[in-house]
Amino acid sequence: MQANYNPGEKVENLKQIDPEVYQSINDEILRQSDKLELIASENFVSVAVLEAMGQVMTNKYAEGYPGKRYYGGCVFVDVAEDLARERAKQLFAADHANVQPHSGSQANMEAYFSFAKFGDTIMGMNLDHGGHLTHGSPVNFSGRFFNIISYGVSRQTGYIDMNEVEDLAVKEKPRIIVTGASAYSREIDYKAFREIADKVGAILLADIAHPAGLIAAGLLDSPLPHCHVVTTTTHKTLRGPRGGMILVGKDMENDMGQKTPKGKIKKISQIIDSNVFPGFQGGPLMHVIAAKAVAFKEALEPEFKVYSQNVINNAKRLAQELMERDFQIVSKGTDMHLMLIDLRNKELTGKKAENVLERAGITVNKNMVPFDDQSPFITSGIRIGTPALTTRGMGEDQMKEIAGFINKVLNDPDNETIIEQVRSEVYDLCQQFPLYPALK
Ligand code: DSN
Repeated sequence: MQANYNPGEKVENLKQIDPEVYQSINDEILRQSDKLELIASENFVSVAVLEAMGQVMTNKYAEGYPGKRYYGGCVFVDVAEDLARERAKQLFAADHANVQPHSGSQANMEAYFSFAKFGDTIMGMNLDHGGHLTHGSPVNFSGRFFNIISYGVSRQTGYIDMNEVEDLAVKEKPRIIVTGASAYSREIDYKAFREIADKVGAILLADIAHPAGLIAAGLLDSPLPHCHVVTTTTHKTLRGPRGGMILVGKDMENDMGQKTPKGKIKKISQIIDSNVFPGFQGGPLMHVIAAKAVAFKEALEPEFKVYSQNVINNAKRLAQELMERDFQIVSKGTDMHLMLIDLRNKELTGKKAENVLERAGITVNKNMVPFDDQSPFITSGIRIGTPALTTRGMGEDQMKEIAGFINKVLNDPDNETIIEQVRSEVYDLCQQFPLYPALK
């Protein structure tokens, strides 16, 4: 490459400039298309979303917000960010949206520090019971910077124990109560959480990173009417680019303001915006924000509701088929896109199951299950979800077939002939549902 080159003067070809990276991307396209993607937090974005991510807005610094930037030349990135913000508000019926968080973890950090300071008490769901690292794990900023109180699920039912939530909240008086999870398959009663939050004077934050798309489609209850603040990622059920977002709950703007030293009232949206930038982030990723706008437009289409309903139907069917094959699903089913399989009756660890399924062409992740006796590196369970395969067009018949594959492999995990046979069947199934054919 020349020292002073003019990008775009001639069509530059990644294959020639960097064959190693080119090869890794190509291999990844093949991996995604030839294997069964059952990781609950993953999805396949549209080519329009990919296109919006791979463009020149990556070159632009735009610290600040539309119309109030710290750099010149922001007129066109302002258009993209305004579109993303307006569409997000429409999608979730929110009063305010901040689309700049680089990830769900950053969104949570920025939201927590909008309402709490170091050492304050935050109550969140135990990671082992389905919560997220940022809901208070001791190895995460949340557990290191705050005093964490954790709630979990009932041993008998696998559902969140609302009595425990209430008792803990009354006893510990948290500044923030976090609701939402990464490996919990049941609908959350946001209204009941709000009643508890009000009883103890806490801020209620819903982290909807996992079910965001299903909520946007109107298929699960929305936390927006009940929660002060809602955080999410944009790349799971919402099927957008990898990133985060913070929404302000309905009618919360006026209730929750904070007084500045000069006696002015700062609205909740202003507090959040200033914690995102300049509080925790510098330049926003404008190419990703443009892609978020595209994904939100897609999610506003009626087809997205059909897709989301299929995600849920597929997950329910897969859970049912697995239970019929003697797999123990935590809480005995699912209301959404994911489920957690407790493998203790199979005398198999999550680590081994993840490994052997991967060799058979089925991608899942090992996961702690409630009251697990294994470490997070081994675990007693796996988590599986249907958003990605539903995007490919797979339906309930395929879910039945996939339950059969999982059953065959996990009931005889050291049988190389079975692994090889299932890998070949998985490959054949994948070819019937082509993924990114134009990119290969
Ligand atoms: N790591 C994500 C998940 O897989 O659920 C959550 O951030």
